[in-house]
Amino acid sequence: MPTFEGDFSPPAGRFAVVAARFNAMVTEALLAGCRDAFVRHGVADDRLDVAWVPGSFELPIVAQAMAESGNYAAVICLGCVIRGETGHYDHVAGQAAGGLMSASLATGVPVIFGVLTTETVEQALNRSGLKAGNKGGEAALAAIEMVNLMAQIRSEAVADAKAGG
Ligand code: INI
Repeated sequence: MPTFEGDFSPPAGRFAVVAARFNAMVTEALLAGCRDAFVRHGVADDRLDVAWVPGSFELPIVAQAMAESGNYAAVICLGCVIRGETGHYDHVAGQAAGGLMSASLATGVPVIFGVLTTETVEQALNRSGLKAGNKGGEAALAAIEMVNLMAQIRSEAVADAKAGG
């Protein structure tokens, strides 16, 4: 039974990171965690391009533009939406998630959802480098796994087609 699974070996190519400035103290920590995880998995800093957007609501349009450029193996999106701070939490968080999924499906490029959606500032801080890890680092690992998985699936499909299968 053929089984496909992405590993964490260093993938080829460049990576785009789109980060939201809203709740910058948290998103800067997510970016630091993301860069650190990439470097420790063999993707040097000079293979990362970073774009800043005002808030998480703006992540999808820039993620899609970067994915469409053909320059990137994956696009990692970092943001932080805190329910306590906004009545439009559901709109911002929901539209960011839906928009990023659309961008990924429309382009065929993995777009990674590294957006914290929390009830409180404390939860956000805990997930950006304190007690509960760093979601930016997890997003980098998800990107590497997805790039390696998609490469496997695409090369397998080509092999099948050549074999007439
Ligand atoms: N953007 C965030 O990334 N996180 C938030 O918690 C947030 N709040 O609280 O409103 C937020 N709002 C800004 C939004 O993403 C857009 O930048 C803004 O509405 C302009 O389109």
